[in-house]
Amino acid sequence: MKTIVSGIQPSGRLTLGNYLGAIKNFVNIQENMEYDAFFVFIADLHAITVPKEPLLLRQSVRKLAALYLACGLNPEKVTLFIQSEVHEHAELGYLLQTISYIGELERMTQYKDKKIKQVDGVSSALLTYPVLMAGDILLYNASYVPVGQDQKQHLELTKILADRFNYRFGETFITPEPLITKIGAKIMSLQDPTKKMSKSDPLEKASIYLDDNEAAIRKKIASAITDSDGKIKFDPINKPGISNLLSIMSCCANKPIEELEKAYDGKGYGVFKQAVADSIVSLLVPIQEKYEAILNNKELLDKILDDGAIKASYFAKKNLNKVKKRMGLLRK
Ligand code: ATP
Ligand code: LTN
Repeated sequence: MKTIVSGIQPSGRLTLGNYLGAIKNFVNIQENMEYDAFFVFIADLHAITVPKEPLLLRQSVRKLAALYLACGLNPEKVTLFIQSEVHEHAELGYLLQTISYIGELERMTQYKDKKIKQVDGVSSALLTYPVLMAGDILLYNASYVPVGQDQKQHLELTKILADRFNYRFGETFITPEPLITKIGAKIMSLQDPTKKMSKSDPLEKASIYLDDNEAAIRKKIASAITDSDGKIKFDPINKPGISNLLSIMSCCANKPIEELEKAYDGKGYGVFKQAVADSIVSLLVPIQEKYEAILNNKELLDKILDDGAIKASYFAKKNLNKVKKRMGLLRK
């Protein structure tokens, strides 16, 4: 059985990085890969590892569901659901904590980055976040997990935990592999192209949000940090800003980077930036139109999420029971 699993946190407005690194890949897999089951969820239990206003969280969850659909995920091919509505996620997360070491969690880059940004204390859930994530994946015995580059380390830990569990309790889990796109797996901030574009970046003009209007997109691309040598060349070390814009345009327009380098050779940054903005606008406007319609269709959205939770629970329950038995927990 070949199963694919992934999720995104409803932790704010989604960025072009989330689309190009994750959602676009989900749609690609849905259309072009063979699989038996594909689960895509809204990782709300992950979002609350840092403080979240309940009302805003509830809205973000619905918005992310509508966005998944607007971007082209088809509920007949993909099971879409909300993580907290399948309680087995939290339960397996806890069971896996019993075989995780504090030291290996403290070494996770995302934990170290997020920890220093917390003003009201660091929740213990922020530390155990990767274990919950491992649970999300192992709960469905996934073979593949499509994610952006920044999640690679969490996938490595997932494999370690799967192997450790199998070693201690007998062959139970498949060791999952990440599916990371070649281009677009790490879209950088427009204001600091050495840092990844992130939805929790407080600097608004550092990110293109999927709900940005055309004027905002054009303005942000025009003010994106570049360099002064005037050459349109892919060289992430010496020209991170231009390289980032090339990656963005390559993904949005579905054209190879070399073709863009040739097409804009000698044209100057102004003309190139306009073309980058055009490619983003052409990609996002149709998504935004669909998104509004879906978000306003409350009944349809609820039905899709209800069906998704029922289907995911069926698989989750079966696998969780197997895990508990292996650990000596179930009486019958
Ligand atoms: P936060 O800032 O709240 O941590 P985030 O923007 O990093 O959020 P996540 O919810 O952690 O987004 O990630 C969702 C998916 O998007 C993951 O697969 C992640 O790897 C991918 N992703 C996030 N940022 C980028 C980026 N800049 N480029 C490519 N992929 C990205
Ligand atoms: N940690 C991921 C979101 C996430 C996830 C998962 C991705 C939670 N559980 C399971 C893939 C599989 C992130 O992108 N920040």
